[in-house]
Amino acid sequence: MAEAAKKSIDQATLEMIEKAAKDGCNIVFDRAETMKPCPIGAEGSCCRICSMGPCRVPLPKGREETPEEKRKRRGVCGATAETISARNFVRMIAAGTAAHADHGRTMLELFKATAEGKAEGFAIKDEQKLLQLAMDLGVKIGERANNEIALDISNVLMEQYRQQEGELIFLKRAPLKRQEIWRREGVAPRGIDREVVEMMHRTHMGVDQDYESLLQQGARTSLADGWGGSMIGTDIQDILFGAPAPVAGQINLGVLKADQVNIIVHGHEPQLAEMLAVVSQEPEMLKYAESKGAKGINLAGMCCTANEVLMRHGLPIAGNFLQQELAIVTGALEAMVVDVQCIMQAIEEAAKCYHTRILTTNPRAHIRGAEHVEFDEHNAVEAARKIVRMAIDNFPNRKGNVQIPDIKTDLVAGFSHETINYLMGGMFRASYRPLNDNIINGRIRGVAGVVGCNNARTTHDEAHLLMVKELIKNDVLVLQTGCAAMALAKAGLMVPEAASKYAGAGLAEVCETVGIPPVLHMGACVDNSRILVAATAMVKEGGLGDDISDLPAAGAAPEWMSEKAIAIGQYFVASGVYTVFGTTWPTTGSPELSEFLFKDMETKYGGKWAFEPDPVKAAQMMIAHIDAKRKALGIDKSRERVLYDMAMRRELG
Ligand code: SF4
Ligand code: MSK
Repeated sequence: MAEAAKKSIDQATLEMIEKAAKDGCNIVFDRAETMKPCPIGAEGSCCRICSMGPCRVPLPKGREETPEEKRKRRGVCGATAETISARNFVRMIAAGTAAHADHGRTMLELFKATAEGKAEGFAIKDEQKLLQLAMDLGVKIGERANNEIALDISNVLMEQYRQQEGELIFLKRAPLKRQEIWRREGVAPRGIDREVVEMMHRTHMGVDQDYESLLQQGARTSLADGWGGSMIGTDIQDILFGAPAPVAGQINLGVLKADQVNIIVHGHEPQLAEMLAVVSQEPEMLKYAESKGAKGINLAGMCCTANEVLMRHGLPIAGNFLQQELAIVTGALEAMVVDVQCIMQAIEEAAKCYHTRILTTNPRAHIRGAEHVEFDEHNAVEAARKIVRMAIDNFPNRKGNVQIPDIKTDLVAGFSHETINYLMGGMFRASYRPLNDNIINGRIRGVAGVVGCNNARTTHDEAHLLMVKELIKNDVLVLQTGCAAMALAKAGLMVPEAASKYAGAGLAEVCETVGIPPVLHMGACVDNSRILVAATAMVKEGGLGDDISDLPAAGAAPEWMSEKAIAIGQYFVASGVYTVFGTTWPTTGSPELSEFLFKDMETKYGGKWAFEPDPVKAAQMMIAHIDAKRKALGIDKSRERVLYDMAMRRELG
């Protein structure tokens, strides 16, 4: 039991781990025990980019490396440990950026098809955001129809991928000082595709062999993610599906229903999930489900697709990254419908232990042995109906081995930048002023973005929970996305009542006044761009410096695992944010490179990386950074805003 408890802090997860063992179903938690990570690869000291290698250049263990050893620690071509480690690191940034950028591109293609009237079932839902974006991009509005405006927007944004010179258009959203820093450091991205391609070229055998130069292009590539591909993805999704507003929902495996057809949508791109949400409740579908003995159709989400549909429709979430096989283990899942990113190939193997159908739907993401139902904007309704019917047809095939944990938690999500603006300032004077004022008067100490994945090398959800509890206890307002957000939602911290229970007195007072939880769910992984926008809004509101790096703010990903997390972390650092990662760090094999990331980056960007596997210590490091920024701003002593009466004014005089 003690061993089992090391796997997760989530009871529903532990219950299903036990069931999987009973059922003889191999899951990620088992494989993490038998498959130990390669220590040389884990520290970033393995190069396999040419066939003279793989070359392994590990750091000597348990003692200092001598200068002579350091000089000789090279691959066959002479590449140093610094070059090898830096190449590995920036290739992760390139892959993460590519993933987010390609997601954004898919959204643009759907947006364009919608504007042209070629995407049945889709429409422009958020006119206000469409017009706002048109103004940002200099697209003419006048008397033109929304579809015409949308078409122009899609052309302008698609050009951001193809562009070879100049700067990405969304960089202009950042504070002016930040833009100057990017220009000074030569990292303002020119075009999204160009930066990713150049990063791959520069890390090819025998090209860029200076770690500083590699990291500079790494920063430029990551900015093409945060202020490029991801930001495009978020904006277009908001226009197509509606900018999120506060919405109540439920989370954990207990959202699955024993007497209904259960369908899980898993991955990142929300267009199919949006369509499934509609067609799964069509009267003919419900009747068809009834004809197979089911009492209804229950659509739930997993990973970031879940966050997308939760934020906009309040659809239930079955779990985060490490729970994907466990939804199958319940024996109650008729279909797991996947799109792209963070989908373990193992779900296909787990499904063989039960009756679940694994349906891949995206031309870019196939799984051997799974069924494929291709979905695109031109056949959305038809494909979605086919998928729901396939799930219904599978309902009678349940093997009688159904056990759904009776565990689910209420949450409130939907905190987009627009929502925070509105909640803080109201409909007619929407602004971040009350947030800034409460930071200045010390009720709120600062703001932290805690994001990222789960990682089977550390106790599921534990680091997220410990870190966030420590932060809010110390009056730090926490913004969340991705699987990190789901961890806190499961633990019950995403309801307004959590403020009085877990937050420090100052933060709790503000949360209770505004009616928000102390931990705000801002969406999926691409929606980390919302955190950049929120940070910029705080700078522009005034009183907290003139750059993101001046804010009493910090970022973290305590259970990260994906290359996207490294891309996100790097664009936060290059945007001026102190960013702490947990679990493991991929450049420990090169102390010189790590030193550059952990210290020298700050002189360039005002933000830097840090690594601390202990989540409470990491939170304290973030708080110390926040306090240092408060001191630099001259707001380290708590002070109240005082309205002066005449007598007080005279006294002043
Ligand atoms: Fe080895 Fe150099 Fe080839 Fe890398 S590029 S595998 S270090 S020879
Ligand atoms: S899904 S990238 S495991 S957050 Fe976005 Fe979760 Fe990380 Fe995938």
